[in-house]
Amino acid sequence: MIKKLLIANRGEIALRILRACRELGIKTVAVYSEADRSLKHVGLADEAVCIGPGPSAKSYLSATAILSAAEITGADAIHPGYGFLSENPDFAERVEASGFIFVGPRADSIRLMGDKVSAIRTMMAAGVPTVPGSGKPLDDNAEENYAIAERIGYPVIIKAAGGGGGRGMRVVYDKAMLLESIALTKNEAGVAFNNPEVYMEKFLQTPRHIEIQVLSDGQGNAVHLGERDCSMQRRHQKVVEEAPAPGITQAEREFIGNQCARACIEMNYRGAGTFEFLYEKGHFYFIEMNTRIQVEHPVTEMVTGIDLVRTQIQIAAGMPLPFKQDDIKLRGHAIECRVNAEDPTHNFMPSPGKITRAHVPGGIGVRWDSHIYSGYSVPPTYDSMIGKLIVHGDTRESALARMENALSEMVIEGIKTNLGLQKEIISDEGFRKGGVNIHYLEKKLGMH
Ligand code: MV4
Repeated sequence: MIKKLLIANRGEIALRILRACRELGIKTVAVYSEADRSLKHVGLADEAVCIGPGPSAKSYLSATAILSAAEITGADAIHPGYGFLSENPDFAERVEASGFIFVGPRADSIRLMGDKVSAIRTMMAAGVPTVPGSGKPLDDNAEENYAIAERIGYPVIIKAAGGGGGRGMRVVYDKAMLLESIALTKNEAGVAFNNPEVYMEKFLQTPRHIEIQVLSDGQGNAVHLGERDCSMQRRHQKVVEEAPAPGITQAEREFIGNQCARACIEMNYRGAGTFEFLYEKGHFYFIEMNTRIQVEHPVTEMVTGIDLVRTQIQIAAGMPLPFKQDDIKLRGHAIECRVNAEDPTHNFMPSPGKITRAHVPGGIGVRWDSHIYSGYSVPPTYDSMIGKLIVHGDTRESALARMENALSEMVIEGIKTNLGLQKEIISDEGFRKGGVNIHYLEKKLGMH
């Protein structure tokens, strides 16, 4: 069993992990940078260790600093949260080589999914539907590359094997641009990811972004927990997420969910994971797998009643999954609005500074996952997300009504936030109808 867990993260997810540990009777170690002494979870943790200066490279991205803190405090497990070192296979390897439990997948699973070509090949072999594509890295063979593009059909997209999350991609609309686009993407990928490999896919023009949550114990048991619709995004940053995805039938959910759970068993996956799909004209197409807990995990928790962070920790401690697929029932509808310290009237520039007043909503079906408090200063150093407002209702309509209400109760003063934009989205006619595609928000904001 795990007695003491080090939280290798900051902000709301550090607090989320701390709360899960408290419920499990696990002692907590917070690690924080010099810019983060006043974080809420630092005050609440059993122990806290400063691991370096503000810049992430010297603190939250320093494997050595984090492992030293674990050593000094006698922690037996490390939870990486999301971002930072959460999907770094070398870190996972070092954690285990140093004798600690890594709350996450085995390093080789992280590595396999981190290479997008090997991830896609793994999914094809497991029967998960993928985007029509090259299925392999592109060689420097002009005729072969023309032939692959002809077979797939234009437009195609060139993606870096080491990329993901929207980095290192280029769309090609006709043959004239193909070779140049491959060469440019390869060059950029070599610089950005230290890996020049690229691959080709059919470019889907108006897909939705729908992802499947899984839990797998690495002992032969895996379940899916339904899907989340994350299509409401701007510049690859999700803004609103919901579960279930509007219009997805129970048959579609079961089919794609079962394929994901089966893939987990086939690769002997351990931990929580997310299969990202594009969804267009009634078909799911796998694009990437995330091997971490995600920001938007609460919407899945609200519709399944399952604590994903708690289950991550139990799996890491060696427990078999405490439920079977038949035990997992979806109930009602959940929506999450990400609250960011940014100024939507000035191109979403970060708006750090002191929160002079904060009033947060409550009531039945309302959840506020955040580390902020009145008097807290949002540092300019990190991501601008300061909280997640999550609501649950019996129907999508009741969830929308609760979100509208909750947003209207929320007061955050002293800094700029995107709360006004969130209110606009929740009252937006297209969003209320359900099923918008990934371009909807940028179109609405007049970016094109
Ligand atoms: C695509 C695509 C269209 N066709 N792949 C962007 C993030 C990365 N995870 C994959 N991305 C995309 N891949 C094919 N074959 C469109 C996107 C895309 C996107 C995907 C999900 C959420 C938001 C997006 C915004 C722009 C482009």
